[in-house]
Amino acid sequence: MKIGIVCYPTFGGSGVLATELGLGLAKKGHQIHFISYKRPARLTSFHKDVFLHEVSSLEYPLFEFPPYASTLASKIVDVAIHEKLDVLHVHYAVPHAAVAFLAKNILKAKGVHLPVVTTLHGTDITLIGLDQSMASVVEFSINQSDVITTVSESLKKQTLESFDIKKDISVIYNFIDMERFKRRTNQKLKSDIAPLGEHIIVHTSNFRKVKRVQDVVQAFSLIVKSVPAKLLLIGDGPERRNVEELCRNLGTCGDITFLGKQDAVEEILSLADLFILPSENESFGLAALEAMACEVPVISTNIGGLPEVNDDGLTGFLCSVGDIATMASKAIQLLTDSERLEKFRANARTKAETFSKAKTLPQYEHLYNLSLSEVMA
Ligand code: GMT
Repeated sequence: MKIGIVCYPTFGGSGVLATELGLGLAKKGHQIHFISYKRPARLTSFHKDVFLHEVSSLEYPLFEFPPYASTLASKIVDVAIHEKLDVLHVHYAVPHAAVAFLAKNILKAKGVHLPVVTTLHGTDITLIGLDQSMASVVEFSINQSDVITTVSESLKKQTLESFDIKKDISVIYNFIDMERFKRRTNQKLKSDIAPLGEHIIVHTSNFRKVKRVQDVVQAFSLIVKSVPAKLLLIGDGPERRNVEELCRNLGTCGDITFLGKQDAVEEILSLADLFILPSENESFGLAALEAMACEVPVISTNIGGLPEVNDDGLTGFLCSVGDIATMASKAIQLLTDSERLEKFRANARTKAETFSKAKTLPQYEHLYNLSLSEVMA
């Protein structure tokens, strides 16, 4: 099948998921055409059946905002015609579902059918899409998609509660490459980071407000009072400066390392004893799944799709949003009980296996086929 994939190129979960999906499908013999405004962060290896079509930014003194939706729609039309796409899969509804609707109708006028699959990822529904400035466009364009998917049951529920959706929504969970994300011991690196055998705690995110990275630092400052530990923060984003300032104020800078954006996340996760994800909103929590696949138990909040990923008392612990004291005490409990920690690590890997790439790709292929047959009908 020739599949067009529209995604954001950033380190955000939707772009990561879309890229891994495309690469996985290419390995299965499909031809993948990524359409994005930059090379997606995870698109680092060459594959003969993977192509990237960059959407250019059109600048003109009249425009306060570059017309991204129009240039993207034109690019989709161009790629669909010249590469003879069978199906278009757009990730993140804003504005991709609306742009797909526009492109589909331009193509229709030219006698070309292009079924559209829309995957809703999270903030496109729970935050941005809900904003009154765009809710009606989001609702309309989701309904115009031939197939709609969400990345968790929780996001499906929230979508149905927030919008009047007239079509079925299929839940296809985020997935993970269990071969890539597996624990690889690197004793040298571990002792470089934790020379006195301190525990290593990791957090990964795009440092947006919704991730509450400050809570990681606050919880860490309580943890180090009882347990020698180091904190590695992976990622970058708008809140980083504030988080750095908090470390300085708490006097914990010596034990915290800001690693910035990283490609080989699995190498760092392989060093970790614990992962903390204190988000106030999380439709799934792909970062938690990546940690779990590397045998790292997770302390997360109990919101959104996180309880579908992190089993409380088995693979980690679920805490209320902002409950830093409980996050810290659960972390201390686990880090000071090596037998329990070992069990949680094994459980985390076992749970991650239920979200394997091998199980998930056929679910998308099935929906692509379904969208094709609906168009044919
Ligand atoms: O985490 C983010 O803010 C990025 C966002 C995105 O769409 O790029 O991530 C969302 O999609 C991920 C992949 O499906 C999910 O694992 C994340 O839970 C979800 N983030 C939120 O709901 C906040």
